[in-house]
Formats: sequence, C-alpha cells, structure tokens
Amino acid sequence: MRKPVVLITGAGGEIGHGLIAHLARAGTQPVITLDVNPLEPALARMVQREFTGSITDKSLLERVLSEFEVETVYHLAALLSTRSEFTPTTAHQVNVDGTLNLLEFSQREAESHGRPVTFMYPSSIAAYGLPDLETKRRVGPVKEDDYNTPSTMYGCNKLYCEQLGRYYARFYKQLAAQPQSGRVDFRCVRFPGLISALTVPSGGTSDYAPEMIHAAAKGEPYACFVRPDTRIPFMAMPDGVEALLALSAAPKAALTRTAYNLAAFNPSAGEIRQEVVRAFPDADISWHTDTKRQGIVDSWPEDVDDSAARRDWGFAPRFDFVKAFRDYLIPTIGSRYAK
Ligand code: AKB
Repeated sequence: MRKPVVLITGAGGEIGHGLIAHLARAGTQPVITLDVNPLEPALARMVQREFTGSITDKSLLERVLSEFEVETVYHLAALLSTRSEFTPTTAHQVNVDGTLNLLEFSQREAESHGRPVTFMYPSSIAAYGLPDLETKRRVGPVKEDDYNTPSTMYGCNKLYCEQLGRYYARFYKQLAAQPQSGRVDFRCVRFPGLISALTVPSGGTSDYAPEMIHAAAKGEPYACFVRPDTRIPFMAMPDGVEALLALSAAPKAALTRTAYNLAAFNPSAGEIRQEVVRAFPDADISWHTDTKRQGIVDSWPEDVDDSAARRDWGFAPRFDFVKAFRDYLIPTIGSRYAK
C-alpha cells in the first residue's frame, strides 16, 4: 500500500529547514523530501524518506508516485534572482520546467488516490517590475495584479508559474469529455525577502539583509551591495513558514485568489544597518553599491498590499521589524555563532 505523505521539494533550502521542523513537531503526516543535495543529518532524521535528485528528472518523480500517496506538495525548489541572471536557461529549466513537472505529478497523484493535491507554491516580490525609482516611491503598497512586468528571469519564471498553477486548478484540459481541473488545489504566496536566524541564503538579491546580520554576528566585515536608502519588504522566516501552513490549511471556499501578497516590515538598508549595529556594536558594515544588483532591487516594490491574505485566510505576521530583531534574529543568531 502506498502511504499518504507531504512532499517538500528543495527541502534543504532556507524555507525547508523551518517547514520540516514544524511538520515533524506537528506529527500529523509523514514528510518525504526531494533535493539535489542530501539533507543535513539533523533534518534527514525528521523525514520519512529522502530522495536526492532533480525536479527535472521525471523518472525520479515516477518513483515517488509509485511509492507514495502525496496529498500536499510544498514546491520550494528554485534558482533565485541573482543566480538566475547568470544562467537564464538553467533557471528556466529548474524554475519553470521543474514546476510544470511537479504540477503534472500532482495531477496524476490526485487522479490515482482520488483526492485533490494541495500544491503550495512560494512566489516572490520579484514577480513585480516597477519602471523607475520615482514610481516605486510614489505608488506605495502594490496590489497583486499591478506592475506584473518583472525585469528578471526569476521574476518572469515565478509569475508564469503562478499562472500555470491557476490553469491546473481551474482550467486543466478544459476541452476534455470529463472535467479534469480542480485536482491540483494550487495556492501561492508572494514572499518578500525572507530573513532566517538559522541559515544564510545564496543566489538571491534580497540577500543583503540576512548577509549583513549574519556577518555582524560572526564578527566579519560586510560591504552592502545596495544603497542605504534601498527599501523592499522583508519577513522573519517563522512568519514565512506559518503563512505557508496557514494558507495550506485554509478552507478552499474562503480563497478568492490563487496568489497572495504577504507583508511584514519594510526597512531601508540603512535602517537594517542601524538595528544590526545596536545589537552588535563592533559590526563593520560599509556600503559598496553594485549598480546592476541595485537595479534589480529598485524594480521591486517598497511595500505590498496584503489585505487579501489577511481577509481570506487570516494572515497576521507575529514579527514587525523591531520584534524580528530583538525577539528572533539577535537571540538565535547570537547563540548560533557563540558555539
Ligand atoms: C531573491 O532575492 O531572489 C529572493 C526573492 C526576493 O524572492 N530572496
């Protein structure tokens, strides 16, 4: 008999760490994972089965299908925005072709076990593309359907996959004799930059915030690659994980969209530096603007309107800027590097 499970792709990444720990603690359903790299031993101990390989490998997905009844997918695997600009076709293969494979996998899982598969997809503020700084500063919190003109490969990939998910959920094979849509229950959040106390991101363009904090905690100098006045939304990782879990548990009838903005706080890079220096007075943080990466961050909104997420499924982040630093980041990071 195949066993009902939750599948997490890209499980060894930043979100995967928090999500696996949370699901393992809750113990409601066993977790299986798929990642190109083996999981750290501590994470591996929390999951029922670990598959090492790529989401572009359809034969590997066939194996998963043959052994497990997947009821929920957290599809976290992706190449982030900076990395994707260096290898755009690889980014497309992983971010788009890989997502299409997982959507098709979920459709077939649902067909075989007879229940919808909840498909959780983290999209990003990279799905937006503001034309210039003047507009970015003028428009304030951006709504989901505005400024959907990303300037990065990653942003284009995320926006398109949001649409693919909506297609699978609502219109899949709409001309077939028997209706086939609705088997994939696609649900997506557009994450701001995420800041974790436990892991340092790699390959993103919002990475300056977590890099600055982790460098200061380790006592290493850090040259920030964006201007001090740069402002985009951020969120503490526990709130990101909670949001995924809350949206996946929400009654379907309450959801009015497939993709939701999430906001928590939106400090400038200069304000982040100030807070870091308050916690680590010896921090050595300088400014060394990379004009090309700055251009990417300048195309992302200063703030997003998350009223739909708050209204439809009760999104309510616990951490504002000050609380994120004082109650989560600083205590956890401090003890991590003190070891
Ligand atoms: C990135 O910088 O690419 C990501 C994102 C904002 O989605 N952190």
